[in-house]
Amino acid sequence: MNTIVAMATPAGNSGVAVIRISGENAKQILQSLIQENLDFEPRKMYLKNIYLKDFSDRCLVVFFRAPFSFTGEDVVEIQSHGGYFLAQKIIDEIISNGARLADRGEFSKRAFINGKLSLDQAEGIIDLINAESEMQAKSGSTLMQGKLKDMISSIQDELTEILAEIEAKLDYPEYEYTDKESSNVKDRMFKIKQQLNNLVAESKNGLLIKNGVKIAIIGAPNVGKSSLLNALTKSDKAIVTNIAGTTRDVIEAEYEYKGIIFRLLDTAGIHESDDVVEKIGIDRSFKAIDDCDIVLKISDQDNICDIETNKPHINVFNKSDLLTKKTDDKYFYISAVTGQNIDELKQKIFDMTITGDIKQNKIYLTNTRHIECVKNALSFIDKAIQLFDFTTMDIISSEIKNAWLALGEISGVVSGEEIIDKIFKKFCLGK
Ligand SMILES: Nc1nc2c(ncn2[C@@H]2O[C@H](COP(=O)(O)OP(=O)(O)OP(=O)(O)O)[C@@H](O)[C@H]2O)c(=O)[nH]1
Ligand SMILES: [Mg+2]
Repeated sequence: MNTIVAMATPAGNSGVAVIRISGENAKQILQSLIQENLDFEPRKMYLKNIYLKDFSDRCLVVFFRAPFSFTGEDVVEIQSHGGYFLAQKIIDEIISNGARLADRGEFSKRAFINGKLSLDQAEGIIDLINAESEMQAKSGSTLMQGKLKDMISSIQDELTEILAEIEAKLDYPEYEYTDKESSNVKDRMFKIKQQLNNLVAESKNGLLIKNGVKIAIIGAPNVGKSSLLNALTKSDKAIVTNIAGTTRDVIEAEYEYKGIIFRLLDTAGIHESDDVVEKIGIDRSFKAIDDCDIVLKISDQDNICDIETNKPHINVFNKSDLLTKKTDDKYFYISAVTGQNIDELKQKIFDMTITGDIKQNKIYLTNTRHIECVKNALSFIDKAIQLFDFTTMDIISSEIKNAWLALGEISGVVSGEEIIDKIFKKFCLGK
């Protein structure tokens, strides 16, 4: 495979920039940059001058010998001084020595092709790079470390054993299963079904960890929806005035609570309106309700929110600082201005959206591709269990094989070229 090069750090001025080269000419290219025929000791940093046409830079360079590198190929990393112009000059020099610019995610794709990473581990790296919250980083790191892959492989191993047992009997068509043997195989398949079912059921939490919890704040004009967005995010992102109809478009802002990202949608006050612009805003308020995981229905002493929704919701009563008594148990009383009960509201939203314990080291499916693979495997296992007493073992065996293959797509042992390309395109350059 040809030798590729890219910046591994973002373009711009910085103390240090990291440039990566991978492929069989990596070392030779480095030798020509430093104008020295040095036989680099792997994994050792060297301080060297890199010569460009009219000037040079003093850089730290390191060589990793295949297969002991991220990509599994010969890799060189150059730490030059930061700066877009300088790093670009070094890359140009590397290209003129025979390398080509890497595509997005090409280093990781090579790592996958060379067996250094499974697909789900690579996806974990993307999640870790893109993480905005503690839980997102943790779940990315769990994937990257191969914990999902290990768990899925142990389910595949169990399927292989069941298959081996069935196949052994297939060689002797006259062999009849005793009741005990058949219930044992069925039990084992049932346990796998339960395991996969749990994974799918808990993926709801996984997706909330990955995508964040979407909250729509709705109510009549002037009840304090934008003030609440500002109070929850400790910001002044939304404009607040005492003029009804201040917010016209959906305003988005987010906060982190207990490691989870909560994404707020502050909306235009819902009421009868003839104003063309306001009507569009109100349509968007209803769309925000459709898009969200939970709705905050905001009321105040002048306007009770009675908008119907089948989404989980909290009846929030704002401006409680203006009330003398709070009587109705139906409402969660807050004050966006004094901050009263704002932290308690965060806890209530958390309790209503994140079900069960979010355990720190638990493996959740956070990726819709993985969830689809597990669902597919589940449907094959289900079929095998249902048909077990009514059909021939070769049919059961083929359902189990299909389940095995569906699970194999998670780690990429059996993934098609198209899926692989799609995954690595999500990477940044130089990764
Ligand atoms: N006393 C008191 N006033 C509040 C509270 N929350 C908001 N207000 C006031 O209520 C008025 C309206 O607040 P906004 O946050 O703009 O209300 P809104 O629901 O976003 O209004 P629209 O965007 O017009 O739909 C402002 O004058 C706020 O200062 C509160 O908890 N207590
Ligand atoms: Mg507003």
